[in-house]
Amino acid sequence: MFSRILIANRGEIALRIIRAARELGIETVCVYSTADADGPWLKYADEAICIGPGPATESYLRIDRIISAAEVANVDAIHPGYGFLAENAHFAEICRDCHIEFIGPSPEAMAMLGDKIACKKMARDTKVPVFPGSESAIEEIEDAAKVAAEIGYPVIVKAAAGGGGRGMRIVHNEGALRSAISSAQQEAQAAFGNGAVYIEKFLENARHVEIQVLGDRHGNAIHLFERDCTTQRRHQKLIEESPAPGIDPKKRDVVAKSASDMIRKAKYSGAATVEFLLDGKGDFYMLEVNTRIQVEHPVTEMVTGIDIVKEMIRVSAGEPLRFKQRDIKLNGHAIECRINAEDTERGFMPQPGTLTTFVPPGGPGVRVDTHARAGYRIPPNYDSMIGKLIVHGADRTEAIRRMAGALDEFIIEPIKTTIPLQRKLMDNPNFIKADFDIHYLERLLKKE
Ligand code: MV4
Repeated sequence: MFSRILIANRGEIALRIIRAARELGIETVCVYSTADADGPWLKYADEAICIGPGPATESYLRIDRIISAAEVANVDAIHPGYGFLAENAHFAEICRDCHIEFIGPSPEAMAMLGDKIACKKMARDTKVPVFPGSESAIEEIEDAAKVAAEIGYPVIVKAAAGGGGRGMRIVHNEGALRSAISSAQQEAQAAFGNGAVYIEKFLENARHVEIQVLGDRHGNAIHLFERDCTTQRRHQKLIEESPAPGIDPKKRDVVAKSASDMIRKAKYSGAATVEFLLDGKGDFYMLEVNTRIQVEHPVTEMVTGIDIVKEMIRVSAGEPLRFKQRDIKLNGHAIECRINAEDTERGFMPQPGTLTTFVPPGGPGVRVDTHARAGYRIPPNYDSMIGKLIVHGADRTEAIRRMAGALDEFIIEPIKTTIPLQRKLMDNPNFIKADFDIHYLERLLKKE
């Protein structure tokens, strides 16, 4: 096992990784920017090294500075958390060149799954359901028009290197196809240095369901069931839950098993998430694979009892997974609210500033993952998530009531947060019935 790891991240996930490492008897080294010099999580690390000024491009995204800190601190491994360098295959490769373990997949597996055309091919080969569409990058507009005519409009043009909604175009007829493809290619080339695009059938009114998977370096892979992340705005998730409400458990088991087959075939080690859209008939279609620990991993931990962060550290130290698929049992229902320092009545405007009051909720089945405290100053440089409130209940009804009570107990002053909106959603009939799709929150916000 490692004796010392570096955490190339900040905030709640840095603290989450410190806690996991501590339980494994591993020392932690945090790198931080000057904007985070009084970050509360740094006090819990064994060592903290400043790597530059506030802008992430000058600190948390600087591979050279992070590697220098890792060498100086003499760590065995680096945990990238989420965001920043977590899905940068070049960073994973540099870590390998420097004989520092990257706590995540190999650069090869990361690069392959990060290319959505290659990822879709791997999915087809392992019977993971995907949308019909082009099976390689579009070379000639005539070929794309032929595929689009076969699958029928509307189609969506996506960048192979894109993700999280960047560089997509919805096309309703052949007349609009040519310019959508060439503008998507140009945008993708400029944004990702890779102009490859593909098309697939566009699905409206879907739900977003994702499967958590774990792989090790001995050829084992398992899934930890699914999460529903349908409640989102502009690709920012606000509420996640596990299990996904109202899905056919037989269909879910088949898809989840195919997702673990896929990452096993990709020789993937670490934690990954296979994202799907779910249509009105309950059929799944894979979108992409995220090769990092995700913000919403706690809901899966609450319903499976597995510490995903500890497991990812263990497998990158070469240990085999400690569970077989048959050991993984779903227990109850978990919901997470991402608590963002944002004014939901003013376009979700970020609210940096100092917290005078910070009173988190408690009681049975309540978990708060946060680095925030009274007196903490939220810097303006990073995303506005200041914590996550996770509840576990015997069933979805109990979890919703528990979340409503916990949101009522949570006091954060003087800045505005997403809590009042999330509290309202716990009383919303559509949320309660899980009668929702990826656009329902934006529709709801428009009405008000
Ligand atoms: C789609 C889609 C409909 N049909 N693909 C958006 C983010 C990226 N991961 C893929 N996305 C979508 N791909 C097909 N074939 C609709 C979306 C989409 C979406 C997906 C998940 C969660 C929220 C979303 C919001 C708008 C569009």
